Amino acid sequence: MAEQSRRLFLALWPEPALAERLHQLAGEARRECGGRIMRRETLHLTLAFIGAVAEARLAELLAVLGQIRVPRFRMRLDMVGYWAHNHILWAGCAVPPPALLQLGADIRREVAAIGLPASGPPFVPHMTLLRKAHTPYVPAVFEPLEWELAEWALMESCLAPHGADYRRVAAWALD
Ligand code: 3AM
Repeated sequence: MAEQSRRLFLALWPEPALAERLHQLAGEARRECGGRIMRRETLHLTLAFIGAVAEARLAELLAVLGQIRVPRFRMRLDMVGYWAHNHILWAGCAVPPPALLQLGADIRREVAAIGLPASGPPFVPHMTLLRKAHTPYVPAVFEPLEWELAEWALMESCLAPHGADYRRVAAWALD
């Protein structure tokens, strides 16, 4: 019988008020750029995508991730970016805070050390707002959104006909 596995990634999840603001921004952008809007409850910032992890390796993964120590930090979502190669429109920071980059790097180092390396391109912190957007988006008015981070989470992605559903597997407090 095939071994059970789960599709896992690490992420920062905004609280409902911030998710609502981002969702409004995504709605405004979609009127100009088209594409598919992310559902409000699925908006997140991916720290690292691991992919399929055998159930039997979950405890080891939790143990190495639990050793990571990064101070609490805040970030200011102050820009809307667009990647023409994959048509993703995203919100992010012109200058990402060093603690955020450190968290991404620490996670990547720890998961690689146990043979579960992150896949995908190098870490560029972003929150996907639209997929399949046709053009970049320049908001007429854009008040930066402040985000205070207190924890980060291990999430499971469950593919569904309407897009992925995400379930929280574990979370760790920032120091
Ligand atoms: O955070 P974003 O929206 O850029 O596209 C998926 C999403 O990215 C990405 O992981 C995030 C959480 O699902 N993703 C999905 N499959 C992937 C893969 N095989 C992947 N990233 C890298 N490699």
